[in-house]
Amino acid sequence: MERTVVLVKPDGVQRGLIGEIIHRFEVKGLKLSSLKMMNMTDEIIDEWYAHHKERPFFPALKSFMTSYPIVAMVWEGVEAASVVRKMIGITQARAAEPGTIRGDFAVSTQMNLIHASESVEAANKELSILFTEGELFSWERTDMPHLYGEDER
Ligand code: FUP
Repeated sequence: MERTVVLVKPDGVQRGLIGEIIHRFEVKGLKLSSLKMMNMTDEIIDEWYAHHKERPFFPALKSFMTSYPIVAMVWEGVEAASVVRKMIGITQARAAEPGTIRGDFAVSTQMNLIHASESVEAANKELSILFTEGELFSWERTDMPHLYGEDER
């Protein structure tokens, strides 16, 4: 099983969308391994978005991401990173497909509600930045036999 990191960004927390976002991943069949509310810091954002550091939008992105608390989660499932990326929709929320989280609830590129790891490698990096081993829970969803065929697990 793969693990992927999801953040409900400050706009999602402020707009009361934490529950809606969790609900979508839960009913999809993913398993929640960790969940916490926290404040992002300048240092975390520098590391998190290191690949965007030279981009013109970076100062505004950093200021936005540190403005209010976020909710950080870890979701687990077969190919969880790509499943979750599909469910959140493209970065430019106005153009995101209806049915995706950004497509259904957001109209902005900066305030696009949610972050999800871009790949398994990115998820591993993000896991190590935000979570300790003790914060990651290992448990069985009892509906597992009804979520995947035996050869898929
Ligand atoms: P995503 O992986 O979809 O979150 O998108 P990116 O990694 O490309 O961008 C990270 C965040 O930077 C976006 F969620 C919002 C912000 N951003 C802007 O504000 N303007 C841009 O033109 C591109 C990204």
